[in-house]
Amino acid sequence: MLLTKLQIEQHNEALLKQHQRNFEFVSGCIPNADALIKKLIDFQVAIPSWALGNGGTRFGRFAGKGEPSTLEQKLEDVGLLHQLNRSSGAISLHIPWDIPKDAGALKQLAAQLDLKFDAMNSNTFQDQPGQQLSYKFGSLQHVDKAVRQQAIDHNIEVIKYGKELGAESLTVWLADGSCFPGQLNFRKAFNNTLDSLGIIYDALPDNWKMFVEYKAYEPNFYSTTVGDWGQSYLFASKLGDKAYTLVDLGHHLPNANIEQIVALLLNEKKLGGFHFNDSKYGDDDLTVGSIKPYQLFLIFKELVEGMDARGMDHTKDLGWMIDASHNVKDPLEDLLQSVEAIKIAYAQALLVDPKKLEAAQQNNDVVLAQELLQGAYRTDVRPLLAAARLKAGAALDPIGLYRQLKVREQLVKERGEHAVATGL
Ligand code: RM4
Ligand code: MN
Ligand code: MN
Repeated sequence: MLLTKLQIEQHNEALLKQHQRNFEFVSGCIPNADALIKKLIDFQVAIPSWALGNGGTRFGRFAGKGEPSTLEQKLEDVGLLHQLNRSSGAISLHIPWDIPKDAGALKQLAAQLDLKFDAMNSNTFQDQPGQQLSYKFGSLQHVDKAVRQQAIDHNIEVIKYGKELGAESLTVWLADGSCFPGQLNFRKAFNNTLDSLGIIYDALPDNWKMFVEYKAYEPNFYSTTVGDWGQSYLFASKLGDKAYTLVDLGHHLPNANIEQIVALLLNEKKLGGFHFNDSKYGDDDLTVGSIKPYQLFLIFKELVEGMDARGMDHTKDLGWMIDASHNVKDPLEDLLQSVEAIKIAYAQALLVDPKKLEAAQQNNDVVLAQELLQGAYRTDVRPLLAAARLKAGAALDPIGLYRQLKVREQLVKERGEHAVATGL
């Protein structure tokens, strides 16, 4: 289901006066509001194809209604999000959950919806029906060369699908590790993984990047072979210039200082991409900014500072993606909230005055440094985001319009109550 231009315009018309009042109030205190709005318009966040249906936990899954049951419908859902916020102009596919059967037709549909294909994701953390060898004891790390080869071949096939669609990166997240002490020789597991990744790396087209994603634990509970940013950094450095670390916000041990990790990876030119979500306990995959919005802001502050220090383009030099699971909310509303939270944190980070902060740091003025950060964080930037949406032809209130037009009800009518999406 797609919206008409008129539907968006009528919605905006009704909210315009209130928006203008809010905007004037905030923009008066911001020196470069126009430049900031331009940056907000340009900043796009990719939507994962596996998160358009309701997710679940290992205790169960409570299905939603009207989920997209084909890849085409998934693209349509992301296209709809993009119409509502003009900030979700890309989709990231997971193989084999979303094998593109007709790449040409999909590319055409994506172009109609103004979507790009973001990073391709491989899956060697599950066994698929009919699969010859099992990944129960790992994939790229496996003691058996034949299993490693099967996992390598899968990744190379994923690159092939991505090439057909015009994607330019491969994200490798491995569940490889061990559940009990003694189960694994850590050095051998590392070296097997490095050799396997090396073969995949060699199959990358010249303009592609490889993102090596790390995660502390789960599904393995004793060791994970790419368990933290240090291990990912080792792989990425040994593989070469096209390999980078990918930071998923939910993949750290409690209280990890993610903003510091991000700053150092950027400094080493090894930060490649991001998976946004939020968590309280582990890899909870909750809505971005729903639990620790200040941490999200601090991460963005490091991203902006680190990217600017290296003259990087905020919009395309790092891969920005949501990686969340929607257990109790409507996935489309949840994704709208996540994109909004990301852009709020980005806008607030842009408000930090780098010169003033540097002077405070040089003078060891701890109080002023905190004032500068929290002054930016406590600014209500939502009218700036709304102004960016208005300018880009999106809705002033995306969730409001989604509800007003009863989009989910329409999707249920089109797709039926029991349509189930592949994915998490
Ligand atoms: C993992 C990890 C990966 C994602 C899968 C579905 O925990 O975050 O990025 O592809 O989940
Ligand atoms: Mn992830
Ligand atoms: Mn995860």
